[in-house]
Amino acid sequence: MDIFFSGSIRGGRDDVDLYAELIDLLERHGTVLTEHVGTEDVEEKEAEAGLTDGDIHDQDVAWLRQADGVVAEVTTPSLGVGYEIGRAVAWEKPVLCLYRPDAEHDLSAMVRGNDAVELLEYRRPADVADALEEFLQRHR
Ligand code: 6K6
Repeated sequence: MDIFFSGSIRGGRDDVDLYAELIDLLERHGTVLTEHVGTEDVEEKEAEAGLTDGDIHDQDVAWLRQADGVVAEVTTPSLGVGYEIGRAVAWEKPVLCLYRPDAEHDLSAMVRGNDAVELLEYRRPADVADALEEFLQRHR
């Protein structure tokens, strides 16, 4: 199963270690196409590789198209994450959003109010392990 993990990059990297933990959990059930979202120095590495913003956009949209399911960590608000969720919904992909309610920002109504995405509120990655497995099994 190909899984697209979506998490903030230019929206802010405070949760990067948490993204890495969620990606580890997801990798038990399939291939995470976007492992780099959980890598500390993704921007430096991709800049060194000479990737333009256009390359990044086109590659990410191609991976999104390929994915069997999308898991988005939406606690840190990010334009790119919101865009990816919107495209995934338009393609009728299964989308699971993860949100930590103790966070500084309230979740956008465009996510909370969207019947086409599943929303799971949680505190720690270990709390969502079973729910991630159930979501992925259901859409396999
Ligand atoms: C290279 C040079 C400068 O920055 C980079 C690396 N940037 C990105 N690499 C890969 N995916 C990216 C990058 N920027 C955004 N994305 C995609 O958008 C990812 O799939 C994330 O889920 C989402 C994050 O969007 P922003 O708006 O928080 O950056």
